[in-house]
Amino acid sequence: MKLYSENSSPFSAPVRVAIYAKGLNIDIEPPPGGLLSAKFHAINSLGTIPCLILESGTPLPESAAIMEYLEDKFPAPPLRPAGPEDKARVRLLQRIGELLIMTPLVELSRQSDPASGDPSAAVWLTRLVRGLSSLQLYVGDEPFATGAQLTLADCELAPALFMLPKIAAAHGKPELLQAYPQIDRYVASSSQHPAIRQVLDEMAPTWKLGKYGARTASG
Ligand SMILES: N[C@@H](CCC(=O)N[C@@H](CS)C(=O)NCC(=O)O)C(=O)O
Repeated sequence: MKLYSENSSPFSAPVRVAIYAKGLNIDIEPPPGGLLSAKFHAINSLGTIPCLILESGTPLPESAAIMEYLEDKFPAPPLRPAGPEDKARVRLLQRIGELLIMTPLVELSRQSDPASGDPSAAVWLTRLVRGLSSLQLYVGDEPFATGAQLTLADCELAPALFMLPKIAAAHGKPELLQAYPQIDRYVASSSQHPAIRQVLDEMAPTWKLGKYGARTASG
């Protein structure tokens, strides 16, 4: 099995956290020919990373689908709790992480000149604030988003929140995370997990991020 991924790819980061947390023997490589190449599009018609190549050779794109597959295929150690309500909570926080935090951040980071007043920035910032306001109500005092154990929710949330301070600062909101003390505390506690730490260390150079997403001297 092989995962096409890049260290700079925000949507690939959650999948790599899950792979490292489960200790899976999956080769991780950049997309052949490069992300936008015809060669890679011939393998994955969506043209996106992450893309898992199954043992059968079938490509499986979309980070959420890949994480569900890995959880079903390699259930130990579990990254999904047992009961239906706990499972639903994890899935909800995954959705908030992907749709209301990661996606707005990626869209905001794509704006080459945040000072240009592009109206779509306001839309993405509003969505981001909605995601953070909701997440703040769910994260408690435990190390991970839904309790004492790492779950798929943390795989999704931790890389996004790592990127947040720098992207928010570029859009005039340097203290955005501090407005959500529970989330700020969660960022610090969840990043102690070795699998999360490994992925944040992989992301840091390309995003020019320091510890917990602080700006580096060159960032
Ligand atoms: N919803 C997708 C988003 C994947 C995505 O947009 N990945 C970026 C890299 S982080 C990409 O492949 N961009 C290239 C493109 O959209 O052509 C997922 O969760 O896997």
